[in-house]
Amino acid sequence: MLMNVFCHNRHLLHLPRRELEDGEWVENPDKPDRIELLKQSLSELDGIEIVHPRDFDESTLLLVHDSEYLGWMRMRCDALAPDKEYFPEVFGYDRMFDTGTPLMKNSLSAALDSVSTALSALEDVVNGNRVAYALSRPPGHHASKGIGGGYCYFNNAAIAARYFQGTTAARVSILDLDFHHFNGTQDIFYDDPTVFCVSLHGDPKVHYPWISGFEKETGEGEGKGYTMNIPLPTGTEGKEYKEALERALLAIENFGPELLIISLGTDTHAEDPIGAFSLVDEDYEDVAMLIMSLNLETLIVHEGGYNPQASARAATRFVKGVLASTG
Ligand code: Q9C
Ligand code: ZN
Repeated sequence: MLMNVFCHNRHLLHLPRRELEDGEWVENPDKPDRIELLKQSLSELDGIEIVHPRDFDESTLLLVHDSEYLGWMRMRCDALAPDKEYFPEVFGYDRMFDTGTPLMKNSLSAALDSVSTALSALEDVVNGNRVAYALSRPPGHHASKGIGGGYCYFNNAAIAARYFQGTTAARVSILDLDFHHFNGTQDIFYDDPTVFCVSLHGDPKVHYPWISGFEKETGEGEGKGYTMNIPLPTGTEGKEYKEALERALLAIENFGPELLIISLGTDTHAEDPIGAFSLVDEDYEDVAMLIMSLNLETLIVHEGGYNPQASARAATRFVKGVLASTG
């Protein structure tokens, strides 16, 4: 079959330079190559078409985010000289929860482009293609309604879920495979029984974002039971990972969503400099085939993955698994 991969050229303009980690300035790992190498590698596959996203209106951000957050971003971005980086530092006043997510003059428009990438891919699925892949950058899953962080400004996957529901009032499931817990996505849907959210991630006792991702977090109010967290130990390999994935997939199957959104982070790869799992290239093909066996309409939204070469290999194997299962 054919699958469309959506990628924006303007992501090249999103150039965070550094982040503050443990009091030291280090190079910011959210580099354009993360997506460029991946796009290059995917474009060489038979059956893959690279498609330029269309632009969506800024108002789509309000499906998830509050207008104060948007206003704060605009105020901060507009005030910056073209090459300046602003590091939000006052928790509760500024609206970032860490020091890895700088603002630059074009951050708001770059993050909106990333949302448009996810929404264009969603549209492709709604229009009848079973699977589409959004190479969104900057990533989204750490961003909540009124706060960003972890290189994320707007929650691409969450906005796609709400956009889909806006037109069809449907049940959606979000399966997050990034190494890090999806604290933003979880927070957005925590009391919502219409969006079943599941994540496999590094144990938050040891790994970023530390504040969430424990098994006991299962939702609240009407959303009780509609969040599922599967923290896994440092060094987790393919076999254990796929066993955990099968548990997640069983739960998704029971929920019976009309759309599945995969937040695909490739920072689970053994060669990733940030994540601490030990998946190898071929595991991603197996993972994709397991997911595809659910037979759901599926939107894939890219999240993390910080070794561009390893990430490109992982995502390419994932897509091979998708193509193999859809015949
Ligand atoms: N010493 C995503 O993968 N830095 N964000 C952690 C731990 C932040 C990752 C530093 C990692 C954020 C989308
Ligand atoms: Zn991550």
